[in-house]
Amino acid sequence: MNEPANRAVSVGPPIQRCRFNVFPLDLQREERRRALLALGVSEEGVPHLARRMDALLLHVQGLDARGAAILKQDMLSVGGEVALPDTVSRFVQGPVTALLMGTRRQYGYLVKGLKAQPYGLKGLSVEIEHCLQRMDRPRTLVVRGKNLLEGRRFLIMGVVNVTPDSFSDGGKYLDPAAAIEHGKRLAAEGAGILDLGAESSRPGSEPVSEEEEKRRLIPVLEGLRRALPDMPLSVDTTKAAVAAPALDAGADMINDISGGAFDPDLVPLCAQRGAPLVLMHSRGEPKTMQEAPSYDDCVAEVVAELRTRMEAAEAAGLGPGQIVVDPGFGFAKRPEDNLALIAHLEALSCLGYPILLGASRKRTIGALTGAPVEDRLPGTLALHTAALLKGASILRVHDVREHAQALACAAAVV
Ligand code: HH2
Repeated sequence: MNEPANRAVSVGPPIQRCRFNVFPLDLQREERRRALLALGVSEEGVPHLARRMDALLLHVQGLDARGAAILKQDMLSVGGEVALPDTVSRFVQGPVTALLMGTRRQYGYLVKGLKAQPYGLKGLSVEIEHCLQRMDRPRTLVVRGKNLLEGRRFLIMGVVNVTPDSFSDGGKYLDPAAAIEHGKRLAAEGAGILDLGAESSRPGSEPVSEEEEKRRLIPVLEGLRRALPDMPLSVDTTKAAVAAPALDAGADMINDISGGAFDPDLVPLCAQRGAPLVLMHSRGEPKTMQEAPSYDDCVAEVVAELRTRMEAAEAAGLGPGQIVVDPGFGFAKRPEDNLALIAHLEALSCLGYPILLGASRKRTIGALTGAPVEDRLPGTLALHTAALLKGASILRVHDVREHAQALACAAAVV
């Protein structure tokens, strides 16, 4: 994909790629815990029983065919199961993808046994342990010493676009006073974070210079900081040269649609300033990203690529409370890819960080329903509700009031 000369694109520091791609495909733990409590099992008894009942599917890519056959034997011996392609029983060599089925307890026995096995299975045991540990880690996003997700099932991130060309509200809030009023309204309607963007990333958009981005952004940021001293403010930028003055002007966190790929200085800047960072998945540039997006297995590839970005952020010093992951709905993806990512959003839980999703008013809703951009609120609410039920903690939205009601009801169900 061609990169415009004025955007510094980097792949970041060299990263030790993991050999296996392990992620969960099914999360029913909460339902099981609730069923046990409803049955009258004591609070102390629930974790013990839930662990035994907690059937979990793990998707594992990168197995050697011989290793896959051993893995199946080991998993059967602890009472679990492994689904393998027929090629393994026909002794066809080559990389194998498997589906593992077992309870937490069975996975516990499996990883112990795998440590003594050949064909890379020792490494797989470490990957499975990491995946299970990260799934269980509490989700946190810490701003000024406070975990914004504490005691909450979801957080609404309200969008304030200070741009002439954003796909749904371009030009509406280019005047700083209008943008500040809009931000105040979103806060009053129930936003838990405001996300300020001064460069559109819609498909086909042209990049803007650092100077222009700062010229649009900083007055609005300063105005909102004064008007709403306690409101967490995020800045949607890919550039360290914009993020640094934004953090000086009162921004609390950075939202990077390139996941740290466009500017090698952005992740280290956030680490140095202790600013939380949203790592979003995308491929290529907004200008060209929708020309021919293509995946063999979108969910698996997005998990693996986000993991690479996450490992780079961790290597730079960011960690729990400071990283949020986002599959990048509408970024270098076809409608079917976007839908698969919501359907299997729980796969991202292996990364161990809160999941953000932003489907608000996007093209996939138009592709599904024929609705024009100004009439996509019902579709947005449906997709964000589905995302919440699949494990998203933060929803990035234009219409806060409607989401506050819809998501409160959806969250009450779970
Ligand atoms: N989507 C947009 C912009 N920033 N950031 C994250 N983390 N996730 C998203 O899905 C996301 C994002 C695009 O929406 P919008 O800001 O309304 O449009 P534009 O980029 O045209 O300003």
